[in-house]
Amino acid sequence: MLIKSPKPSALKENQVTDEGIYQSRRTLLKSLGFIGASGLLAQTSTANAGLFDLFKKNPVKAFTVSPLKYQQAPLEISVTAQILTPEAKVTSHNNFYEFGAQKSQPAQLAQQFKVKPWQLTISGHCNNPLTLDYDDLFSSFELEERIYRLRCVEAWSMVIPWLGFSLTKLLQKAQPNSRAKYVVFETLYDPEQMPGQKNRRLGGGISYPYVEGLRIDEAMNPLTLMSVGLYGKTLPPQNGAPIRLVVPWKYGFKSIKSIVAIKFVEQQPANTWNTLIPNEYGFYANVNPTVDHPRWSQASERRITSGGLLARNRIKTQMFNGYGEEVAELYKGMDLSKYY
Ligand SMILES: Nc1nc2c(c(=O)[nH]1)N[C@H]1C(S)=C(S)[C@@H](COP(=O)(O)O)O[C@H]1N2
Ligand SMILES: [Mo]
Repeated sequence: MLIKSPKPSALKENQVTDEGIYQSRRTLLKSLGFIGASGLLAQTSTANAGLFDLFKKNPVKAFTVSPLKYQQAPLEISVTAQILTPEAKVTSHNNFYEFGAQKSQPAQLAQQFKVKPWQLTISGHCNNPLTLDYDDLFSSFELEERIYRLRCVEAWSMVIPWLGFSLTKLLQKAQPNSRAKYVVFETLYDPEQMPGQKNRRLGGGISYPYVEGLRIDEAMNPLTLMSVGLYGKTLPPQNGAPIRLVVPWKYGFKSIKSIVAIKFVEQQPANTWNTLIPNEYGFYANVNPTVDHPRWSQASERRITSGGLLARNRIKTQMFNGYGEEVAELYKGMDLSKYY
């Protein structure tokens, strides 16, 4: 009998969580209308009254071993046996320089961030420019849960259950024309709400608004996600509420947060980190263990788990963050050390 095996990059929910939790979570998601149709998300702000209390009651096991077995060498982790990063870590260890350049600052300084009303405009070289308001973000497209690895260029990583829809569905609605070669994304500019935009030091020296870009075929790849939630709730402000991009095969800085504008353009656009330090951060930013950052190795990464000091969490970095089967084709014939 021929058994179709899933693509190695696909993280199935029953492979990242314990089977019992997975089943009861599925039932819960189904009863709330999540699976099969887009349901309303539990609001993050209502003190943890979300779907994923289950995860809190049944925390996923940390990656720990006995001290004797502890070793520094990076582990080869099977991509099908990965562990979700605990929600508390996902929402407290952030990069969102608009709210401060230290990992703990966004969770503290973004709590009053207003996401409603919100407007996301899609414009540029397309036949049907459009604007989505806050409610449209959650109701225009069927929401799916996608469990993706997120690999920051700083050599740490997480595994996160996102909620969202493929960017391509939104782009198709706008009907890009033949001049649309790249897609530009822009974060909200609001120094009154975002202290890092007001204070250059707090904001890490970046010129705001934060901008990012993708080639049109990268943007149209089905893996490219517009996320409106994580762990079954709307996004917390520190993770990019109300809507952010998630490009799982690229370094985390491509996954721009709190997006207000998407534009189809002809020329390769500037992106924030490339503008700031061009020899360290490129436009493509594909995860690549063979191309080091000028100041550190990219061959391995620290997987953020709930583990303590002995957590055996240094793992080898995978080409395209393990999503090569879906995306390697996009870069055929390109010198990836030149287009880093
Ligand atoms: N607007 C904006 N988007 C951003 C950033 C930022 O500073 N500003 N940081 C990026 C970086 S470097 C990473 S690793 C991810 C982190 O996402 P997370 O905090 O949800 O894990 O967001 C990316 N998106
Ligand atoms: Mo990052």
